Amino acid sequence: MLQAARTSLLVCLAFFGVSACAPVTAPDPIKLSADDFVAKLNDEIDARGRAASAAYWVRATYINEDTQILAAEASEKWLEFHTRAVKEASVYDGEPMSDEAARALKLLKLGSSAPAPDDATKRARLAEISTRMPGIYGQGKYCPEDGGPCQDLEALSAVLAKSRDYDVLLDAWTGWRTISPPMRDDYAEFVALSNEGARELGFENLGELWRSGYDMSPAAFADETHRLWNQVRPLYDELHCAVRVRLNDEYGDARVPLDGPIPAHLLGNMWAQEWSHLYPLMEPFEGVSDLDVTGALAAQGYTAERMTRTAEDFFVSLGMPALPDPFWSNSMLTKPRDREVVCHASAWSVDAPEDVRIKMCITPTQEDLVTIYHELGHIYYYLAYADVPSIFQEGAHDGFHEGIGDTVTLSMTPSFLESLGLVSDVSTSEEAVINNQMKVALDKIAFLPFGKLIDEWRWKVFSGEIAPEDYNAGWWALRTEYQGIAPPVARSEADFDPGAKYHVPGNTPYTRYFLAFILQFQFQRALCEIAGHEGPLHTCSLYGNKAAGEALWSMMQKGASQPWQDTLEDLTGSREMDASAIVEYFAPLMAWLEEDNRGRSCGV
Ligand code: X8Z
Ligand code: ZN
Repeated sequence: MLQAARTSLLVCLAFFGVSACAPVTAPDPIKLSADDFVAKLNDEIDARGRAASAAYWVRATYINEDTQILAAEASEKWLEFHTRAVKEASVYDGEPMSDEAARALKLLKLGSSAPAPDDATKRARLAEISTRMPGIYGQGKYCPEDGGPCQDLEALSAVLAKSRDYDVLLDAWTGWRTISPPMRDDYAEFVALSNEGARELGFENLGELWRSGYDMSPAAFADETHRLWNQVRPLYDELHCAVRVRLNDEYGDARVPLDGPIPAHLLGNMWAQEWSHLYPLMEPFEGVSDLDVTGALAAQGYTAERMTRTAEDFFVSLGMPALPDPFWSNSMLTKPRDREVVCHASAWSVDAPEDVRIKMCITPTQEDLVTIYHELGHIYYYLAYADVPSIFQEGAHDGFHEGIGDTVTLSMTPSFLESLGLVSDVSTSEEAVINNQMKVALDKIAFLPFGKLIDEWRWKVFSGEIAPEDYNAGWWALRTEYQGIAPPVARSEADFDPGAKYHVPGNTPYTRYFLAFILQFQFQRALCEIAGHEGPLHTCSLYGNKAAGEALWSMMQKGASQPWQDTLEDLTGSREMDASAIVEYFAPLMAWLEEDNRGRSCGV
């Protein structure tokens, strides 16, 4: 339907030295059909997205005052475009249009994780703050008061991973948290501005906007996350109980009381989010199978590129394409020595299907190898959906995007790792199974409450239930409630501990990871069935299985072009996210843990 309205406009003609001005009637910009509007929008997203990515990439890989200006400007432009596009799209409200156009316009509204108010000054301020905070995080260093050398997150994380000295751990843990108080005021202002932007789009606050991205009402989505958490909670409770006992053995009753929360700095990770560095302490059957992949990577001199090629090989074995050449020339795989960067791993679609990149500070550790698989999961998603309209170039929902590479890592069974030469003496004994499951659970199960609580905190911050003067107290209340951990020293509102976790200054919604940690087992169960795997779920490796690869690829090809429930159903036969697969996967360990914990009083 083409409509050309007419408006009056003054036209001046210069002709033979005589100039004359006369009012004329000229056609208004033509109102496009909704489908044509969406087509134009897709083109604009493509063109503008490429330019924005260029600025953000340079910012993240070269932090200084110049890139602060350039990236903030790019962000401002993008925010302006987004606000304008949503406004223009609103003329189609209530009009009949194709399902595809309706979905595209809905996604457009949800397309920014921090929309700006429609006010140039406020928009510029939001862009400036959103650019500055991850920069502060990326450059963050702990400089001890005794004049010792400053340490970055990588160095401090290595201490958390390796040391068993309570005070050394405490120093690294509190040290990293000195980087975030300077962000506190910025964050409060960020919340106010982005909430205002969300309200202008018709949402109650930014949290409601985030919860609206799941093809169900925001309230139903919050209920879904609680339902899933209740499904997996018994696994976490058993693991927490067993870990607390071992830490009590190691550090004593005064430091790790058996009836209280675990001090947050003893779990092998800066945020106590994944605990596999505690494996040597937790190994159920001593010396049964050697699962030290990190040792093997270092001993064999694995470089960042070789690790990345190892991960690529898995995806190729499933029948997916090799990574395009620009991936290798444009990615940042190691930490540059001469400039500040954001080391937190990320995957970028700058101009898919050619220009896709990852940005990481890879070291030869199992943790980084697993993260490379995770990032390549994003990259293969970008490649798979490169042909759908730009606005649908997203995961079915964001948890799908986070879950692809992780699904692949579930195939890194001891026998698969043995085939790579990264572990040896692999046994299939029951004891070896329990040992390996313990190692996997220390990451995959330990993570679940953490994955849930980060946005629980932000949802409350965005709604005003947690006010700026309670940011830190609200954070630790949730950390204790969900994870059963506590800060090792008193914290106050002079601290800003949420800011010491990348996704808060980076404003990356986090429920996606909680969902991914559950979905990946659901995906794995479906893919193993397609692959004709027989035997327990935890023994399934999909390496080389083209049928599974094809199923995964066609799921990814859909992008966000249909509700995620349809996409999930295509792969798994179910329209619901379901934690029964993770429960099934860990059944052997769960039985062992229940036995191990018998007679203990668990919980905090
Ligand atoms: O941030 C990430 C990825 C990039 S999307 C490295 N992850 C979460 C985190 O590090 O906190 C992956 C697991 C959880
Ligand atoms: Zn990710």
